[in-house]
Amino acid sequence: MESKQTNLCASVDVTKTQELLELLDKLGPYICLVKTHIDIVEDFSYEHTILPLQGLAKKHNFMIFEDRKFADIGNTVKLQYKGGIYRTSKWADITNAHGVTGAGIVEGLKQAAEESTDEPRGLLMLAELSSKGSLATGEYTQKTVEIAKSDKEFVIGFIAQRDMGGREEGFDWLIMTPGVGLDDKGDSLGQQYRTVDEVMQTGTDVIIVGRGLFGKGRDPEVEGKRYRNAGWEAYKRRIA
Ligand code: S5P
Repeated sequence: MESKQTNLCASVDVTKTQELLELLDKLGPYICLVKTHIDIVEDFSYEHTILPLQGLAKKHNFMIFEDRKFADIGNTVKLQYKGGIYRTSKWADITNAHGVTGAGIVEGLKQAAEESTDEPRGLLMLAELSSKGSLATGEYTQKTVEIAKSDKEFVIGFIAQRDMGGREEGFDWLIMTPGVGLDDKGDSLGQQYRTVDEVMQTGTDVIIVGRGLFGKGRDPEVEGKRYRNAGWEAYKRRIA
């Protein structure tokens, strides 16, 4: 973030490997992180999807976040994270999990990471969601924060809409926030957008932007620059 002066995470929900890679080559200079949903890529293969993705991450110096939203018991998520077709723990620097099943999910994912790679891996807990009618509020959010405290090393922060505190107890969590859009208020399926300034004022560190960058009629290079500048300026204002 510091070296590239950007707190923009690109969320690239596209279904073809080539589209994914082309988009990321354009957005690469403006982002610190890419967020993938690898299970929507129709022609996925480790060799043709992941290896070139890692090449782009190296070329443009960004990290990779697989938005897997794990939500099962520890033993199952352990198998899901390191195994199957995707072998996510091998290539994704960051992944995320719901707190719904309790703290065992953190331990299960951590074990999978430790058993499958020597690279550092980080977990974000989903404390809040951007969509209309989300059940992740109030006590649920608070309990998810408590789960995050169970592992100070592996849990690096939250997917949330605002700051989650913790500093007085020695936690310095990253807050990454989706549901960010400068032109639209939402979509027809319950997504809700707030502006970059709005989310930055409520404590976000990293803005996650998807269709705002590459949706219909949008030029990813123009929008990449626009969101990067908006995000970094708002971030600097907040920390000043
Ligand atoms: O609360 C959330 C959490 C996530 S990770 N709301 C979200 O929208 N997301 C993800 O962010 C969602 O799965 C999608 O990949 C992205 C938002 O995409 P956009 O096109 O609406 O910006």
